[in-house]
Amino acid sequence: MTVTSGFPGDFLYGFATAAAQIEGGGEEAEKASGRGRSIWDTFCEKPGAIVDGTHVNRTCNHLALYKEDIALMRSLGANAYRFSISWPRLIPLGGREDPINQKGVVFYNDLIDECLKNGLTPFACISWDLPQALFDRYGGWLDQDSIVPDFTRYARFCYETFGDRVKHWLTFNEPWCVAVLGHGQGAFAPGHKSNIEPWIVAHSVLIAHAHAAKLYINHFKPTQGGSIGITLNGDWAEPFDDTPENIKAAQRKMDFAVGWFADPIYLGRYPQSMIDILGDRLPKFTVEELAVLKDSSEFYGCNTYTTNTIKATRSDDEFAGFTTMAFDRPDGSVIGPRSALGWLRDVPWGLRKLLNYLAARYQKPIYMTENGWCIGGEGSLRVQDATDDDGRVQFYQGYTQSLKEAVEIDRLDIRSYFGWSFIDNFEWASGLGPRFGSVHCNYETFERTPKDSAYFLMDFFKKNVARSKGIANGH
Ligand code: GBH
Repeated sequence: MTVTSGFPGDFLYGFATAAAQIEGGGEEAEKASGRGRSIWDTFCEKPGAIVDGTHVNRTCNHLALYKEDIALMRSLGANAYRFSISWPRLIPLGGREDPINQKGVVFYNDLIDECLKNGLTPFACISWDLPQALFDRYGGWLDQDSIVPDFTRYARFCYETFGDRVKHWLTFNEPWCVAVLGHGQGAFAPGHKSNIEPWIVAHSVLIAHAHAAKLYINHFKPTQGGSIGITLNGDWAEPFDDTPENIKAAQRKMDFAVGWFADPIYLGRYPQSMIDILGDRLPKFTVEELAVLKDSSEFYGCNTYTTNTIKATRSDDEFAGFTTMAFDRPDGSVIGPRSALGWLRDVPWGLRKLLNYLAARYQKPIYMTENGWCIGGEGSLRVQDATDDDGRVQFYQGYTQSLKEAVEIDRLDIRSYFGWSFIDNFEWASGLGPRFGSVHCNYETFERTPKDSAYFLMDFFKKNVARSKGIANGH
């Protein structure tokens, strides 16, 4: 096949992180920083909730070491940095009448300035660690009428304060995790187990996203000129075989994982398969809600890690539309090598299929905002051995090749790629054990050491992106 051009010259590439996973430098430092408590502080203090007892307030000390981290990203050759802003760090109690923590403002101002000084386009996400005070006041995401105005005010504050320099915004990261892991299976904060709450939580996240995004589009974009969207987790669902039942089941799995959020935003309705299964437990959109949702995401933000084979055989997993998720194929082979985590296998061709599905169904430019790999036992290796992260290099080789085919052969409009993650970090309920970083973190000293995959990934993009931008002005 003839390929005429590579990645566009303004393609953004680098690494992603999330505030709660990397900022903490210890209890004292967090106290001194003025950050309010989030539901993750409370969750970490619940015995047994985090495998190794890690507390979110002591992770990678990015709070103190962000300059070093940004300098390292630059030296590796990245041209962008995708980070998140912590709501309780900016507004400790979270609410629309609550005071601002100036130390939080100074931190993110400095971080953004440091990005620009180093030629990195800042790409900011404003969600994840919900202020505990809002959970105590009204149950957080369970109370749509209360949280929508609180979240919108927080968003407004971010645009007013940082929008002169940040031109790429994400409202939410992976609302599926907040709904299902947080309120359905109880694995993430706030640790609820329910088959009713997730659908309510997701609905209020969707509406909060829409109000926050419309505020930007209508009132800030005209002068600030950036763009805004949501980012969803979603892995490709490959039908186990070509029987009509399994093809239909795979679509149902895509509906429950991605369509749940993306169909309302881009197509104006919940997927029919969800309506059929959930009945009255799935909230209905009002006319006003549909209007604010319409055109509320200017692009499709994609976090993806793996692929599953999907069978129609009925499972008890309602969050997967009662499908059976597997990795095997009819001939008994598996679709890709395993990682340290049961859900994660290396299936590069799944990425190209996923990107084509998303582009065709939602008709938006795509920003790839997370993609990465975990190596078993990496934490117990000496640092000089952990940096030989062959399995991660192999994963990134396959996935970047698949991305290249999606861009060069399928001609999809894909505008960024961020490896997950910049550095080993707090892997939520799994603690510090499973490592996803392309940079090694020594959790005693906080010392950083780049692994082979960091060089591989940045070299790939340096070679394939038409021309480097030179100045990171965010456009
Ligand atoms: C990303 O989610 C997160 O955004 C990031 O914070 C995290 O560090 C990274 O993954 C690595 O895990 O345990 O079998 O129930 C990716 C989407 C959805 C993948 C939930 C894992 C749990 C499967 N994730 N899923 S299971």
